[in-house]
Amino acid sequence: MSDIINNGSKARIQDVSQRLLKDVLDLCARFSILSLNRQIEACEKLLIQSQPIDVAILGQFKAGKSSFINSLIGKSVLPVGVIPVTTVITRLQYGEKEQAVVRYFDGNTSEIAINDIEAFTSEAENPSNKKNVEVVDIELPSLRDYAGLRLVDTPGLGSVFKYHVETSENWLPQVGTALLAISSDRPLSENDVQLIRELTRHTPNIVLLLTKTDLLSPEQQNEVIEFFERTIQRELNRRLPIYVYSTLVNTEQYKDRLETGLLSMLSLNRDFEFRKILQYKMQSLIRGCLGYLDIALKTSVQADLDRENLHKQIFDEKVNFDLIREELTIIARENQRQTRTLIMNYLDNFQKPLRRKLSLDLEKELFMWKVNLWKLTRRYEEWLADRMTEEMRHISKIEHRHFYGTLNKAHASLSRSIESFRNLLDKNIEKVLGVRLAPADWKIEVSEPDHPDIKTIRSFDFHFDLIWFLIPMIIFRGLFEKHFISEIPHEVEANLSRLAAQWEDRINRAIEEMRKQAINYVKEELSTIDALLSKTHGQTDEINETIKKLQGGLQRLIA
Ligand SMILES: Nc1nc2c(ncn2[C@@H]2O[C@H](COP(=O)(O)OP(=O)(O)OP(=O)(O)O)[C@@H](O)[C@H]2O)c(=O)[nH]1
Ligand SMILES: [Mg+2]
Repeated sequence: MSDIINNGSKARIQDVSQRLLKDVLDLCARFSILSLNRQIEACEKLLIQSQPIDVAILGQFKAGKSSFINSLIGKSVLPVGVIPVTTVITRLQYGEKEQAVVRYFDGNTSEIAINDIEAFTSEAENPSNKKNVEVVDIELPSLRDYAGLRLVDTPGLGSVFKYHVETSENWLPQVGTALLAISSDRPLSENDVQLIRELTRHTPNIVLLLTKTDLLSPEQQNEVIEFFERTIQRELNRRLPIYVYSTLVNTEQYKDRLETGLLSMLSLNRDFEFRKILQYKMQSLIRGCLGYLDIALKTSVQADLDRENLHKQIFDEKVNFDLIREELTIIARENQRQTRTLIMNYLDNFQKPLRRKLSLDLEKELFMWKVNLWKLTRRYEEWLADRMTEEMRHISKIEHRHFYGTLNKAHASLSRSIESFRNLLDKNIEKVLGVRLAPADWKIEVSEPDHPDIKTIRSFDFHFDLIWFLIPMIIFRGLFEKHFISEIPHEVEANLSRLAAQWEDRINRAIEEMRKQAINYVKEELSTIDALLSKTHGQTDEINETIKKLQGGLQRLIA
C-alpha cells in the first residue's frame, strides 16, 4: 500500500517538476538568466536518469576527504597525500564487478584499471586536469551495502589550486547529500560556514564530519563539537547532524555510527530521499528564479515610471493637444466670423459708382425700348441680369484678392500658433531627452477659394407685367421707367451682398481647411512622440504573470 502511495507521489513530483522545469527554461531564455544553468542541469539530470543519490564529501583541502572514503570502503582506491591531491570529481558506487571509467568533457569515455585512477584524479599526475576529465566513475562490489548511493570525492576548497575550487563549486548543484569534512586541526572556518550556506541552496541533507579525531583528546573532541553546534546555530540559525571520524583510531566504531545513522538510512529510503532532494532542488531553483524575476519586475516598474515621468514632462500643461486644438479652432472661427463684414466693407465702395453707372445706362437703354409693358419688363429683366452678372463677374475677377483679408490673417495666426507650439514641444523634448528634433515643415497651404458662379437675382415683388394689357403705356410708361431706375440701388446692394456671401462661403471653407491642416500637423507630431515613448513597453504585466505562475508551481511542489 505504502509503495503505491510512494510511486504515485513519485510520479506526481516528477511530473510537476518536469513541467516547472520547462517553464523555468523558457523564462531564463526570455529574461537572459544564465546563472541558474547549473541548477537547471542538476534538476534535469535527476529527472532524466534514475540515478543514485550523490553523497558528496566536500570541504577544505587536506580535510581528509579521500582518506575517509578509502577507509569507509576498506580499500585504498583514491589517492591521498599531505599536499593538495584530488583534482577530479570521483564517484564510487556499487557494481557487480570492479571497474573504473574515465569520462571526458568531450563525451569520450575510457575504462581503466582501478589501480590506475591516480593517473587521472591526482594533481601530481593530472595537473589542473590537463587530461580534461569530467568525472571518474568507479564501481565496487564491496559497496553493496550502499546500493542506491554514490560516494563522491571532490577536490578540496581553499587551496592554491584554483582549478580544484572551481571544479567542486561547479559541481555543488548536483549534490544529493553533503558530508562536509572538517579537519580536527582546523575546526570550522568562515569558508566552511560559507560552504554550508551555499549547500543550503542545493540539498536539504547537510551533515558535518569532523575528521582526524585521533588528533584530539575526548575532551577536546567534545569541545570542538560544541563549538560547531554553537557556531552553526549562531551563523545559520539551524542544527546539523555531526559525525566524527578517524582513519587511524576507533575507525570501526565511527564507521558503524555513520552507517546506521546516515548511510544505511539513505540507502534504504533511497526513493523517498531522492524525491526529497529533487523537490528541494526544484524549490530552490524556483526561488532563485523568483529572485531574479523580482529584480526584472522592479527594473520594469521603474522603467514604466521613468517613461511615465518623461511623458508627463514632455506633454506638460502647455504641450497639450486639446489646448492647441481649441486655440486653432478659436483663431479659425474668429476670422471666419469677420469674413463677410470685411468683404462687405470693401464692396461698399462699389455701391455708388455702380448705381450711378447702371442707372445712366438704363436710362439710355429705356429710351430705345419702344415696346409694351410686358416686353418692357422682360427687356429690363434681361438687361439687368446681363449687366449685373457682367459687373459682378468683373468685380469678382478684378477685386477678389481684396476679399482675402481674413484668409490671410487666419493663415498667419494659425501658422504662428503651431510654430510656437512646436517650439514648446522642441524645448521640452530637448530638456527631457536631450535630443533636438529636426525642424518641422509645418507650412500651412492656402488653398485659393474657387470663384463663385455669379448669377443675379430677380427684383420684383409683384409682377405688373402680368396685367400689362390693362395698363395704357402712353400714360404710365414714365412711371414704370422711374420704377425700374429706382430699383437699381436695391439691385446693386442685393447683388453685392450676394457676391460677398458667395465669397464668404468659399473663404471660410479655405480657413476651415487650414485649421484642419494645422491640427493634423500637431496631432501627427504628438502621436509620433507618444508612440516612441511607449514603444519599449515595460514587461511589468508579463513578469507579474510569470511570477504568479512560478509561485503556483512552488505551491504544487510543496503540497
Ligand atoms: N591523523 C590523521 N590524518 C589523516 C586522517 N585522514 C587523513 N589524514 C591525513 O590528511 C592528509 C590529507 O588527506 P587526503 O585524504 O588527501 O585529504 P583530502 O581532503 O582528500 O585532500 P585534497 O584531495 O587535496 O582536498 C593526508 O596526509 C592523510 O594521511 C586521519 O583520520 N587522521
Ligand atoms: Mg582528496
